[in-house]
Amino acid sequence: MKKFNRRTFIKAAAASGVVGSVPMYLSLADHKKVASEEPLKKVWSQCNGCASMCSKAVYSKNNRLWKVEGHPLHLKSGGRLCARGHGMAADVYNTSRVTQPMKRVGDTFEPISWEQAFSEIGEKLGKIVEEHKGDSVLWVEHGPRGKFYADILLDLIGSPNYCTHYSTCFTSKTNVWPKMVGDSLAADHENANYLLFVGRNFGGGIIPNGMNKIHKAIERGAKLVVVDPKYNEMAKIAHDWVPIRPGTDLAFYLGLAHTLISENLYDRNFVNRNVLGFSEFWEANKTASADWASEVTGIPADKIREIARDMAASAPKAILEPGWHGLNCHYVNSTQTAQMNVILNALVGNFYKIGGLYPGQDIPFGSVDRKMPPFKRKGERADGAGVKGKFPTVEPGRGIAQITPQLVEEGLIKAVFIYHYNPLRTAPNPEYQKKIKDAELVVVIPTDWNETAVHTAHYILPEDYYLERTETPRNNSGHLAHIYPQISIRAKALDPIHDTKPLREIVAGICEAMGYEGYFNFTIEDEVKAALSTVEGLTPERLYEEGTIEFTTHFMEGVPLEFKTSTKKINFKVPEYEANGFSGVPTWVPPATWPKEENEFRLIHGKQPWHSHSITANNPYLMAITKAYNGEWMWMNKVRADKLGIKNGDTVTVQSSVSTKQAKVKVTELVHPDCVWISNSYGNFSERQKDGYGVGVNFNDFLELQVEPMAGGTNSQEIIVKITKGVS
Ligand SMILES: Nc1nc2c(c(=O)[nH]1)N[C@H]1C(S)=C(S)[C@@H](COP(=O)(O)OP(=O)(O)OC[C@H]3O[C@@H](n4cnc5c(=O)[nH]c(N)nc54)[C@H](O)[C@@H]3O)O[C@H]1N2
Ligand SMILES: Nc1nc2c(c(=O)[nH]1)N[C@H]1C(S)=C(S)[C@@H](COP(=O)(O)OP(=O)(O)OC[C@H]3O[C@@H](n4cnc5c(=O)[nH]c(N)nc54)[C@H](O)[C@@H]3O)O[C@H]1N2
Ligand code: SF4
Ligand SMILES: [Mo]
Repeated sequence: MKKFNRRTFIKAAAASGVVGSVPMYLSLADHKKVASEEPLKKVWSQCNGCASMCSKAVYSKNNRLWKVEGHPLHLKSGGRLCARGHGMAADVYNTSRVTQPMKRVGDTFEPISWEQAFSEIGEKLGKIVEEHKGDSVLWVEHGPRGKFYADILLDLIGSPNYCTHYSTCFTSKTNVWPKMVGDSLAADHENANYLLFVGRNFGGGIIPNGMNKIHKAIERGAKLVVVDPKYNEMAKIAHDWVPIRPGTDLAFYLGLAHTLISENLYDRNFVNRNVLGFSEFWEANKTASADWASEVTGIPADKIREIARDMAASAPKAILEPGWHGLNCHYVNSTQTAQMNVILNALVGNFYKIGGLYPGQDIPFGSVDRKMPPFKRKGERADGAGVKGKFPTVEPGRGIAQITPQLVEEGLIKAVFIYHYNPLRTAPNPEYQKKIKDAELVVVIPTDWNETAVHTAHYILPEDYYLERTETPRNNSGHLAHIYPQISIRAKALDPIHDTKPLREIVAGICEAMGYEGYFNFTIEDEVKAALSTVEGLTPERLYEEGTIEFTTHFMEGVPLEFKTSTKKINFKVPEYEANGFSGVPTWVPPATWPKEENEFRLIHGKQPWHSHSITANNPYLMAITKAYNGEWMWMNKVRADKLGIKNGDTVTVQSSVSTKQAKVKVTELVHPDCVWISNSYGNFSERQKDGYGVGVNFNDFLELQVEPMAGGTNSQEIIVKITKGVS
């Protein structure tokens, strides 16, 4: 295994962007006492507010949280934590935390001891495995943070059913890149000269240091173009905001490719040397000109040609940002759209280039020495991911989380473990998701009383809050290209204040109650030590002290001789798709739904800078921002609103095939007339979360359960709503 050397050590004292977080339950007298008498303790943790996992200094006094600060070296934060990073820290004291194990009794819960929880769950699970085999058990989580422990349980009982949230997030992108390029590449925004952002918003779906890098590029003279039906936060700093008819990005991309190819502006050398399927792609899309794309997208043909020509002129330092949630699970054409993202970047020849795209630089970690589960044959995946005749091209490592209630209904799944994941709020059609409760055993492992715990759990096993636990080190790569590998650690900053446990102990308790002894004979410290055994000269103590460490690079510009795909080339035509009855090359596929009537709109959504998914909706500080800015209002184009007699601040009734709800409207010119836009963090319905309860609506309330067949996505914007003024 490769050995790596430490590169830099920056003292935390250099950190900036500090906002204090004050524990919520301290009286002023207590607060003063703590402040004056206790020494300040500092521990490096990692934020849990989103996937960026920014490295975070946590200061405490007398085991009370005092303040948090960003780590100046961390790739994603660059020293600054966002509003969520500060607000979320204080949730350690939130009254909506589950404070000890709970067992369902009718519609409510009663507290039980950990011993009772483990022994009852172990016994029930043992019976289920005996009667229905291990493959009737499903573990679903945000992922993949719990995978290491979950795999031990699943291996022991013989289940292949490990599932992540990806099908609700960006599964088209993760499906396409390994098959087309054999790698997942990130954009080097800071060094690019042309930045095209389509359905991706660094100012809303935040990576704090991402905006920083874009600003640097713009100051250097780079051009930024934002294509989005909504005037998003990034559009404010862009040279051009190009509103597009939602769901038609695939046509826009085909029009760009047509211009690059028909005007001979693409990187012929790169394509000839590295690409398979170029001529099939061109044959299939010869008529998809900029004029044609203009008809479909509503973007003037000259603008489409201008963007293609500008990209070519800046190549290879021209980037179509590879994207994240924005376009990668929204429509029935999301996978073709993701394919086109690869093709456009390849056509401008920016792969493995500074100022273009290149892979994350990761440090390989070691693994703890442990007793391995004996080999047990596993059945077929219940969700059909990777299974012939079902969803053969969907990645089995990620699965199709949204169909969990269907698998329970069909009797394929008898026991469900839900870790760090809230499908009742973040997956389609919550009323249908509630059927998860009908399984023989449902164990929810959250930190708080989220909708999934309240409405489906038979047992709730609360995990320690993230500030209360140590975890193994992680690489910081992904989404932002950076040639120097970085690792960070989350160390325990506070002693647990409730009767909660780390996930390792929870899974160990269940396994041991089933009679599986000795599979968890290691501590978290053993795991940290083992992880770092591949990193020369780096001790756990050093990592705990520094929080984040950067290494020397092994990155060299230049295209690999062989790509890690099935053909060893970049595949414009994907053999895996073709072999399973799909088109190998992307061609135009319209969205499955269109608004037609005067009062019909496509319901689209996006991130808001101060909220994450469902996780922050009960945070009093972040909800105060919502209140101040009417953050939960639904954006509607003024021309459409005028026709329907709707004014700013009016309440409207929103109806889809799934539900009917009320929302308040923001009337604006800054959103495309075909759609209405909402932020995605509202509509919480857990009565035990008083700050989030009943504020606004959520796109999942209106979304039918669907599975995009190539990558398994939820088609989360194939929603047409009818909107009428007032309450009806
Ligand atoms: N409504 C809605 N749906 C969405 C989205 C959205 O923004 N809003 N976004 C989509 C996208 S992009 C994504 S990535 C997914 C995300 O989907 P989820 O992973 O379900 O979303 P979160 O709200 O981040 O977290 C889910 C739950 O994890 C629990 N939790 C928080 N911290 C911890 C912890 O430390 N330990 C444990 N055990 N549990 C914890 C909380 O109870 C929280 O309710 O949702 C997708 N669907
Ligand atoms: N504040 C905040 N930041 C986050 C998160 C969070 O929950 N909150 N979550 C993290 C996670 S898990 C993710 S996946 C990322 C997501 O990061 P992004 O993918 O950037 O987030 P979104 O806001 O979902 O989508 C981006 C843009 O797509 C636009 N859009 C919607 N429909 C269409 C369309 O049909 N065509 C085009 N061209 N654009 C469209 C939306 O208006 C939005 O401005 O954010 C990460 N960072
Ligand atoms: S971007 Fe914000 S919420 Fe996400 S990890 Fe960083 S500080 Fe936390
Ligand atoms: Mo996501």
